[in-house]
Formats: sequence, C-alpha cells, structure tokens
Amino acid sequence: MIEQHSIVFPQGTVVVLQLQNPPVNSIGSAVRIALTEALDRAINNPDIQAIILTGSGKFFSAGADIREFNTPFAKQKPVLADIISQLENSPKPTVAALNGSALGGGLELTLGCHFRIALSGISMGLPEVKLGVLPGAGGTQRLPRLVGVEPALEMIASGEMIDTEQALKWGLVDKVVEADLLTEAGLLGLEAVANFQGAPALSRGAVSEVVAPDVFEAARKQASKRFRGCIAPLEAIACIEKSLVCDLDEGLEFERERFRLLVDGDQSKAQRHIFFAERAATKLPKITASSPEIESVGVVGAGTMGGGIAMSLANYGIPVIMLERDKAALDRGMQTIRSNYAASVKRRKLTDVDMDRRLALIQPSLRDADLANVDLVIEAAFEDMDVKKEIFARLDSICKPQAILASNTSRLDINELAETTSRPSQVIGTHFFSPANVMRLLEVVHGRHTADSVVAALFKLAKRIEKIPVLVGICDGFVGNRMVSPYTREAHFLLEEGASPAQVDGALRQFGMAMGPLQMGDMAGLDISWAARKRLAPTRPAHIRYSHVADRICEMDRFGQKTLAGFYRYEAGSRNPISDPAVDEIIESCARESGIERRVLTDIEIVQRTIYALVNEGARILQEGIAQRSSDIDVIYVSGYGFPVFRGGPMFYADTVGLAEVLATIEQFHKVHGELWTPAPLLQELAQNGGKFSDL
Ligand code: 3H9
Repeated sequence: MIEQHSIVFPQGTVVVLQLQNPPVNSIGSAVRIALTEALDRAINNPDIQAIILTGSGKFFSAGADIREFNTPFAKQKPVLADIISQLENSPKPTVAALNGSALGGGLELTLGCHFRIALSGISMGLPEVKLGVLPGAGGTQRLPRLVGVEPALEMIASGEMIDTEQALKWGLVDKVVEADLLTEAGLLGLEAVANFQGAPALSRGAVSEVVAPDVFEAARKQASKRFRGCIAPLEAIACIEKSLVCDLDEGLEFERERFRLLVDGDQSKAQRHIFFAERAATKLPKITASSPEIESVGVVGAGTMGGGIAMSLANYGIPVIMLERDKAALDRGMQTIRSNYAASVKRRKLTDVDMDRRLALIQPSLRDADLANVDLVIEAAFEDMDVKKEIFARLDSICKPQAILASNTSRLDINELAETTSRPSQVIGTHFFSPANVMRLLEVVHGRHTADSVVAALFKLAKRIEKIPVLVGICDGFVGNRMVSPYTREAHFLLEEGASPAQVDGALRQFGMAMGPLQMGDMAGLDISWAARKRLAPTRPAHIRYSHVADRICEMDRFGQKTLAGFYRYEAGSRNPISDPAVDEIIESCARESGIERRVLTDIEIVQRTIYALVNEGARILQEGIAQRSSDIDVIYVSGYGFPVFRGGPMFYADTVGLAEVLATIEQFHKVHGELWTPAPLLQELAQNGGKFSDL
C-alpha cells in the first residue's frame, strides 16, 4: 500500500512514501492506515529531514475510494482529513511529488503538504461534484487559500481537470519538472529545512481576498446550467463562500457537514451508481474470445450519422473511407464534416493542424471496391430493411473475408441482415447516437450468429474511441428505442387526455430530463418514428389504444425542427419550441374522435405515466435478457437519452422510489388504462420479495 525508501543527499536524507494501490491509487481504509503509520515513523525518525509523498504508475491518486462511501463514517478512521493535518503539522517539510494525475482526495492530500512539485503533462482536478459530492477533505477551504477564490471556484464547481501549466500559473504547484521528479522533490524539501518553522503552509484565518460581489452568483448560475438539477456544485460553492468568513477550522467543519449530507443523499448515490455502471457496462463476463484488431473502417452513407461516425473514428487516428452512391450527397457530407471541425477550431477546441490531420484520415469515395481491404464497415444508410439488405449483400461480395460488417440501425433486425451475407458470424449492430461524434453511448447489438470475437473487437474499438459500449440483444428498437416507444406513447396519450405539449415537456424537464419527449421527437425528426409505426401498423392489435396525434402531425409534413414545425413550431435558425394552436387543434380532434374527455393533469401524473412506462419496459427487457444488467439500461438512458444522472437512470430511480410503490402505481394505471400497462413479471416478482433491480 505504501512503499518506502530513502534518498541520501549531501544536505540530508529524505524519505519517499509511495502510494501503491493499483489501478488508480485510490485512498481506501488500508491505504489511510498504512500512510498514517508511515508518516508517524518518518516524523519520529531523527535520520530523516524531509518527507516526500508520491504515487505510482499513471496516478498520484484518483482520490478517496468511492466504494467506501456507503460505509458509516465512524468506521473509516483515520479519515483523510486526519492524514492531511498530520502532513500539515509535520515538524519536517512535506513535499507532494505528483508523478501522475491527482484527483479529488488525492489532490486534497497534496494541499496538506508544504510544497507541491509536478511532472510536466499530468492533470489535476477536484471532480467530486460529478459524483454528487464536494471535496470533503479540505479542498473547498485550502484551495481558495492557496490559489485564490476564483480559480478555486472554477476548478471545484466545474469538476474539470487542469494541466501543469495552469497549475503553475495559479500557484497550485510550486514547480514543474520534465524528469527526476523525486530528486527535485527531495532538494525542494531539504532546501526548506534550514528555515522551517514547522508551521502550516496555509493561512488559518479566513481568506482575506477581496472578491467581486457577483462572483458567487455567477458561479451558481453557471453551475446550475452545467449540472441542471444537481445540488453538489451549489453546496461546493457555498463552502468556498464560507472560506471568506470563517477561519480554516470552522470552514473545514462546515465542509465536512455538507459533504456528509451529500454522500448520504439520493443524488450522490445515483451518480456513484452511474460511475460504476458505466465501467461495468464495458465488461463482457461471458465473452473471453480474443478480438481481431480494427485498424481501418469503411462507413456507408455520408448523412448525419455516417459523417458523425466517420469523425468519431478519425478523431482517434483511425482511417475511414466514407462511401456514397451519389456525388452530391458525398460532397455535402464532407462539407458538413469540414464545417463541424472548423467550428471546433473556432471554439479553440481543436488546432488547425489537428483538424487537417483528422480530415486527411477521412477519404470520400464513390467506389464500392475501395472498401475491399478495410477491417470493419459500418453501414449508416437510410433506415429501411430492403435498402440495408441490398447494401449488406453487396458488402459481403466486396469486403475481405475477415472484415466485420456492422449496421448502425436503431431498430431493425440484425439477424435478417446477417442472413443476406455469407459471414453471419461477422455481422453485428453498432447503434451510435446523434451527433455520433459527440454522444458517448454505443449500443453494440449481438446478433444470433455474431461471434464472441467480433463483439470483443467492437468493445475494444469503442474503448479506443472513448465511447461507452453497452451490449444489447435483438428486438425492435434494442434497449434504448424500445423503451422510448412506451415513453412517447404515454406522452401522446397525455396530450389527448388534456395536457399541452409544453406541459408534458415541462414536467419532464422539471424531473430532470434534458428535454421532454415531444421536443426530443421534433429534434430527432418525426418521420423516422412515423415510418416505424407504419411498418408495425399491420400487426398492431385493433383493440389496443393508439394515439393518432403524431401521425396527423406528420401527415401535415410537420417532421420537427428540420421542417420548422412538429409538436411545436420553430423560427428559422432557432431550436426554441413555440406552442402552436394548430397542434392543439389536432390534439383536441384526436381526443374527440377517440371519445376521450379532456381533464386537468398534474405534473406528477405526467412524470409517473412516462417514467414508469420506461421502467416497466426496462423490466421486460431485463427478463428477456436483451440487456445484460439493469445498470446497463441506466447507462443507456443517462448517456443516450438525457435521463438525469442525479436520478441514476430509470431502473435505479425505480429502486430509489421503491419497487412496491412503483408497482402499485402501475397496477392502478393498468386498471384505468388497460393492457398496455400490464405489470412486467420481473417487476412484480422483485416488488413482492422486497427486491431491487440493482440486486440482480
Ligand atoms: C473524493 O476523493 C472525496 C474526497 O474529496 C473526500 C473524502 C472524504 N475509487 O475509470 P477507469 C476504479 S471522491 C474507487 O476504468 P481510466 C474504477 O471503478 C473521488 N475506485 O480507468 C475501475 O474499476 P474496475 C474523487 C475507483 O484510466 C478502475 O478504477 N475522484 C476510483 O479510464 C479503473 O478506472 C474521482 O472522482 C476511485 N476514486 O480512468 C475520480 N477511481 O476496473 C474518479 C477509479 O473494477 N475516477 N476507480 O472497473 C475517474 O475519473 C477515472 O476512474 C480515472 C481513471 C480518470 C481516475
């Protein structure tokens, strides 16, 4: 846990205490005990003049061990704060030698040291707010004392990393070195010995800086926008504000109290759940096959999805051939890619050189034969089975025998596509989310014949391009879009029953969704789900309730934002939805035709009808084995559908509410609204046994 060695210099001897807790040097209970003991020994050893604290591998430390947050605080002694005071009050100089990333409690540990020295190129940050907590080991009090209030606000309230250049500029580190970190750290510590008073490095009084009156208000506004609905960033800002009026000890006490409230609260539990769920999703317990390397990719289709997929690959150095049939469409696709990159350059997110490098990796093509040697082809053509089947048959005849053929379909049957080829075991679904170069979610669809090695290859590729891959099985819409169907179905029913589009969307935004279902439909394009409904119409049982609202809207050529009209109307160039009386008329006439008496609906009912529809379908998906884990569904909804991270995804949210309560409400809906609300057997079973989805 703590590896210890001494370095002898002509001026004296230093001890190096090295954190060794792979993979990220998190500071769990065992590390804290070992570190306290090692510090005690070093402080009491007369042969040691200065103490160096460092990490190992790529990390100084990624912070507190998040898994311990569920352990009662009393069982966590010594706490991190105790070790930080031990460092701070050491009679010998303490130096943090940052060999790698220092995050959260890891960085707070360095704030207890008298000096900090870093290897060039590492990153530092206090990302606690992303886990629904705040720096709880003094970060909100020591950082403003060290670097000033505004930089502290920027770092803590955003949770973003900074590099060594920025850290040096702010004074977060005393020195940055290119090499010989421990020698440099030793010299820094020994230089300080002569004049060392054993005094704490930071002021113990309140922060004396004069801060502009609107700084905290502006920070709160920004944090509320960035982390809508999350309380942790606001609590963190309140702690920093406190540093201006309290001495260090009072500030630390205040911070500790706020931290504990957050750790025990539902929001942080949900955010921690998502942190671990994202990592669990990338694991394939049933697949051990080794995977072929994917070094080049063909993308069929230069539309929005094809272009986004090409960019997400080129961004990580993977060469792409983007194929189109039509020259004009290909030119348009390349032009869109160019302007997307140019916009990033303008926002200083990308350099000109990087833009050129990425563009050079995307080769436009009109010749099928150009795909002959790629390792993977991702088809991103029009969402039509016949079109896709024809493409797959063609690809099968052109591509080398080992090549993997993937479809970006969002709901069609991968097995049917596989059967048009002579290599069904190398056919797979890769459902990217729009915009594909931005959204991190990737549903990897396992077909009946897909080989394990092919799944493993796609997961490896996903990791390389920093996507979050989630393995899903085959059914209409896979996990994400299958669950969206009952969700939007209920939204449409609610319109007929008396709500306006603005009320439905408003209630769900208030719940925390990035946008409501109707606005989401307008953004995605209403024609896509219309096509799916038309495809399913012949098999739809006549006795089951069906809302014609969306169909009527589409029949008027209102396909959403792209036609400036859908559930709302839009001004040219704006995405701002404006309520439209023409839509109200459609809704009212659909309600009349179906004999529905419109009534006043509460926001609570709107949320329950839509969110519990997700939960009930999610439970069926789990039972059918379409998703591997309940937490995978949560990852899909948080990272692909704007479900609030502070609620942990629909399944975790249902667990939080209590499955018995969710079931009781669903049973009530079943009585009133009929068979579409038949409770999922898995939900019934868990609710009756006091279980949770997360226990599965
Ligand atoms: C804190 O410090 C609170 C204090 O202010 C106050 C305390 C009183 N704990 O992401 P990866 C695991 S809050 C436990 O795949 P990467 C992770 O689950 C903390 N486990 O690697 C995974 O396990 P597995 C503030 C952790 O290289 C494995 O390590 N710190 C922790 O892509 C590898 O992780 C943070 O918020 C942890 N702290 O990314 C940092 N961190 O193999 C959170 C990681 O079983 N961590 N694990 O799946 C991260 O952001 C990324 O993990 C990191 C590495 C950037 C470090």
